Amino acid sequence: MVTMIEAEPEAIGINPERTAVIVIDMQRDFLEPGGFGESLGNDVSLLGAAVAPIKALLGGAREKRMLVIHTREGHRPDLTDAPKAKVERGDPSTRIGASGPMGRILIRGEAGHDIIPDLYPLAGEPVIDKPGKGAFYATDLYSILLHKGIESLIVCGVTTEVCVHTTVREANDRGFRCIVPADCCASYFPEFHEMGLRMIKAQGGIFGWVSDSKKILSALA
Ligand code: TIU
Repeated sequence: MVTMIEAEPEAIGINPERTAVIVIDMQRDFLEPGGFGESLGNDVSLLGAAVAPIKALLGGAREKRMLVIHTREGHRPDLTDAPKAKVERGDPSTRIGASGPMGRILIRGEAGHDIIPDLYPLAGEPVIDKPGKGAFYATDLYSILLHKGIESLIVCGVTTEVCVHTTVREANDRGFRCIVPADCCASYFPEFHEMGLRMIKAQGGIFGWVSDSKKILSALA
């Protein structure tokens, strides 16, 4: 059954049974004061705007029994999966692996690496631990989507131009339709958020479609 979703550059039809919602990196390290995001000099409060819209969208998706997948960016405690080129940037006291107020920055198992309580995954929802910005790189996301028969993705999370964009580009090249609800994404740089969304929907939807949580929820209802 095809559900039409209002979007730009044009409406897009999805089959909810073959559509997954992917929530990218809604981690304490990115959203809460004292984490990795703030250590990079960012105003983390800008990301908070996406939390309520994502929560509402997840409510509708779970009601429809759609596949919901969460991702977390982070590394092994011994940093064996962290490229030197990624680690050796910026002030050594705030680098990946350094001690922060929520544990070691972007290290799996530390409090700051985990998903914010407001959007915590439900039992049975896959959580993808990814070492890169894109959710497909060095993870089993592609196998999960293939085995579940997924054709379309609704991609939410942070930040719009970094991990959301990289994931949408990776997914687009693998043949998935990507719908990005604008209010379910956020960036430390509002102008990058805006441009990131414009880049997705330009040229006839070169990477995908841009919609919002209310349009998707009303289509699913
Ligand atoms: N710094 C920044 O904008 N983003 C990241 O490092 N990771 C994600 O976007 N998740």
